[in-house]
Amino acid sequence: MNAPECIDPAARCANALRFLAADAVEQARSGHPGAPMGMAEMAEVLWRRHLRHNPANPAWPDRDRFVLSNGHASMLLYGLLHLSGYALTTAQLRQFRQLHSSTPGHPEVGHTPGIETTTGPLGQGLANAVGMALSEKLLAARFNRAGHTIIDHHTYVFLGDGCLMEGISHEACSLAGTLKLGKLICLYDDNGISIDGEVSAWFADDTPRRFEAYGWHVIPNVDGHDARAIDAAIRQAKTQGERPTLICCKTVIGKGAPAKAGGHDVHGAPLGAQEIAAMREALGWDAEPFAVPPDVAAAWDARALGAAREADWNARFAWYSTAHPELAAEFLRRDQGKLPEAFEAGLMALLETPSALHGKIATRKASQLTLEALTAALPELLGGSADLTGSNLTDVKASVWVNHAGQGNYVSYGVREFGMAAVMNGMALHGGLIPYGGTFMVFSDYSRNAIRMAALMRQRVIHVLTHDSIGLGEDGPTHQPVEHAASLRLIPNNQVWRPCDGVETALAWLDAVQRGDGPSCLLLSRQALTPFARDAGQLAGIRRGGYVLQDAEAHQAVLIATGSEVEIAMRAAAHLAEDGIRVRVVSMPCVERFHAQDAAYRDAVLPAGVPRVSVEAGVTWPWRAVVGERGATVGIDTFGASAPADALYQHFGLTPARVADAARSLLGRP
Ligand SMILES: Cc1ncc(C[n+]2csc(CCOP(=O)(O)OP(=O)(O)O)c2C)c(N)n1
Repeated sequence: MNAPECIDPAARCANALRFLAADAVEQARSGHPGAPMGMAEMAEVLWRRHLRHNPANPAWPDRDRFVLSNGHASMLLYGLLHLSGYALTTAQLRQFRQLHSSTPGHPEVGHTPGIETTTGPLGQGLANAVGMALSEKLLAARFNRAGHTIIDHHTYVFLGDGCLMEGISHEACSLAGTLKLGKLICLYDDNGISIDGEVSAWFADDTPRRFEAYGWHVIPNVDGHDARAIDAAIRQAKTQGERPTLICCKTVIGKGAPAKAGGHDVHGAPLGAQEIAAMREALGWDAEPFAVPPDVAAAWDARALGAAREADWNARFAWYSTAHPELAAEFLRRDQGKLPEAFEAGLMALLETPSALHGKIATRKASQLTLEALTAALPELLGGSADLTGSNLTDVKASVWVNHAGQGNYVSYGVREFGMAAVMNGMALHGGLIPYGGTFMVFSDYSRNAIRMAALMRQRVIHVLTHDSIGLGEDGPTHQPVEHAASLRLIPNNQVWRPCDGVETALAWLDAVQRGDGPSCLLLSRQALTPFARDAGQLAGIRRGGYVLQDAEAHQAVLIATGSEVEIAMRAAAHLAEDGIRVRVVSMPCVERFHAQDAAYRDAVLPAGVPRVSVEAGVTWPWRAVVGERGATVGIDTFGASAPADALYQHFGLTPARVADAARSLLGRP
């Protein structure tokens, strides 16, 4: 056995991480000890010697960001936070993976102090980090002034083979190289192992050359257990002005476990009491599980240095505030996610002023008109599109393409929908920007898991999803969303808006920008839609998700529609009126918002006992919950087809006549 006093203090700091991980996984009887143990030296060097952070204030704006993209190694991060002095106690470590603990199976932002993003779906943390590094660059260009550098931090990432195998790593890292995000520093845990075994049989890429081809600075062949080599690599990376860096660290998974290190069994299963005892013996570690020897605790404690660093920044920010008071106030407002006071009034004025917004236009066009006003009022809006700007209409007159120097307010993400969505999550998490990005609605499937992550992380990210139905016409079924509205509505805490005209579109945007606790998807038409007049009560009703657009006294049925189908419902109501059948028309631009209203409001809009017909150019079964067992649904339960939009609406029976027939048969008057 090695006597503790003979072991290098830095090695003991790394071993503390190893034992916290091994003991916590053992206690929980579940978790992943291998990666934390293999990355212990990488973590020790980065967190003790480079990372600029303050455990007392995890929200300090100019802190370095750290992303654990291989989130299954969560115990490494919990160990780091605990040892550095964040509010994460030993008792919480003992509760690893238990209900209501601060130490869930994978790291969750907003749940545990010091976690920057929720990771677990491999590859996305890396893409989030690209968004954070991009935000840093944009905010530095916007706010720094000569002699006043208030934004200047790095974004560090740990990632494994899994992250690099995932396709999103290509999307995000290719973009990072092109945008020259020189302050992004990634450390690759190259242990050659994933769950099924040795990766060489399914992942034989030349990773260094792959990243060189992206325009990254690559430091290959670093011994990931040699603290001096890791330190030298990070130092070198920090000198890079323009190229992001990948440091390839050769490591042994489960390093320290005498019998199990290097094998895939150690990836995701407890080591077992015998192996842990043997590891204590081999590494000269005599502390009890979860106990940290005083010398090690002192060596890890980052509180004094962190407080001093933040105090230094605070002093510099105070000086900046004196020299540039307006900029400083704007920075603080944006960092806190607050909107300018007069902002809502400006948008409401747009609604009250006659303009093209009130004419017969596509809702994607209405979105662009709204964005013109929003962009003028909200400098934090950061637009973009996955190479469909001219179709999504996501750009405005004031849009400036983001350049290598970090200037601009619009990112052309290229054809990278998933990457765009995850990069936007990273930007929202960083703070200071409100990202929105466009693509065709049908490709929201590509982005889907990142939209889900934004919902889980409660991040304000806005997805502009245009060409929202068969109404896009000739591009055919590959491009026509059918199940997508329903599928996006299934994501908890995601708000899906499908507005029917310019006014609903503008209010959907207002809502998306004002909601600070989750993503919004705006489903917008390619084709022009008929506008409707509304009173103040109806305007308020839009924001409640559903409202009576047109009423009829003693109505016998209710037609409920969204988006482009609202005008079909209105025309159906006119047909029925000719036959003496009185129906109410409800526009429901946000189904989940309507469901969140109190029962009195919902009953007032959809009175009990009155038959209901839903109309939406998409799958019908979710509408069963709205229309009830005896109601009728009009929609599309197959894929679309390639033809002009009008022909498709006829072909699929999305017509006023068909909707009127559905109502008649409900009322027994076919
Ligand atoms: C998108 C995604 N797919 C699958 C998984 C399940 N999973 C978790 S870890 C892992 C293997 C990762 O291998 P590696 O990055 O080498 O981690 P290590 O074995 O080194 O811990 C897989 C497939 C996941 N978390 N995310």
